[in-house]
Amino acid sequence: MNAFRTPTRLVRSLAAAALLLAGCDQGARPPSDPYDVGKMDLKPAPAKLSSERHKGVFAEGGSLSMGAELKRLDPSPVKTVRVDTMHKIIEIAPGVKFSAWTFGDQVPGPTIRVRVGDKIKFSMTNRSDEPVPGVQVTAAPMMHSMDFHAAMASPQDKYRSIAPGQTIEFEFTVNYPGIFMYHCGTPMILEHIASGMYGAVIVEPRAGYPTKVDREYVIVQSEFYAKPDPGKRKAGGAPLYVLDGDRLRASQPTHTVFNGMHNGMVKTPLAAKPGERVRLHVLNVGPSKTSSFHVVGTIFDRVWIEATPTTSSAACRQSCSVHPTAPRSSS
Ligand SMILES: [Cu+2]
Repeated sequence: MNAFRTPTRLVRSLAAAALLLAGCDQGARPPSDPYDVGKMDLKPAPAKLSSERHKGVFAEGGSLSMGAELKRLDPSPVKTVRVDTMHKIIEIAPGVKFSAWTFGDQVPGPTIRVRVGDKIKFSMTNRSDEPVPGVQVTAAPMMHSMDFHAAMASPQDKYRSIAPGQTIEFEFTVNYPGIFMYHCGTPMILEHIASGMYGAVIVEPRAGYPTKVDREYVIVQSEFYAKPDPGKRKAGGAPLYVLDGDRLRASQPTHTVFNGMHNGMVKTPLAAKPGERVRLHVLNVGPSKTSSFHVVGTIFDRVWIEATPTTSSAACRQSCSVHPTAPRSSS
């Protein structure tokens, strides 16, 4: 599973699609409906803002996976998650050192794995003003925020922008299964996403998945729009690349990547032995291009729209076929 082709077909996971799927089932579910809105937590407590700064590592929590290999579900019903924002230089392709804005000091940010009904207790410090050891060139400190597509919460409260040195804390219960993007929602949002501020939340169905697997991986597709720094600055002796705003607005990426690195999976394949069952959790965060994810040389035995088996219900079939805008997950 180490060869992927350029995306051409629509495979997007956005809140609009999730809302569409959530809405089209109204009135059609049986009384035992696990997604009964009457039993959902729709009024999480207000967010707290402080000037207490996190120190040390940039991401912490038993539900976090930092790379493609996905950890098993943490059984605790409350997931404490800390993800701080930081500016750093990342390598998006061999020799291309890009000035990035990050969640958890990496691009993509850490993957959060939870189950329907779990509570996420989230906190984040904007640490974009901290110097990076050994690096002289990073972007200037700026406002950042966190927008979870997996949440049902007031954006004005939870997703507000915080200044360098500030910490925001909030909690919410995950009500629907699927794979959801998270991203910085500070204007210009497109610029913050294209600079690296995104990641995935995987929400398992309340009853788990219907199949058992030997391995699980998360794959986040995204785009970079890079140009050599007009000021000719260097990063570690190599030319520094910065965001190309013209290409970004024209939707002309210079690099379309999986898990943050051009051809990264050719260099570091996702391992599996013959006969093993592998579940891939696939999310396209764009910000602008579509995806036609597949594995060369084989066929998935199961593909779940919106990354959950429940979205294949008869009530949603028409909408799902008209709006095939989901990420795909195989089990
Ligand atoms: Cu941001």
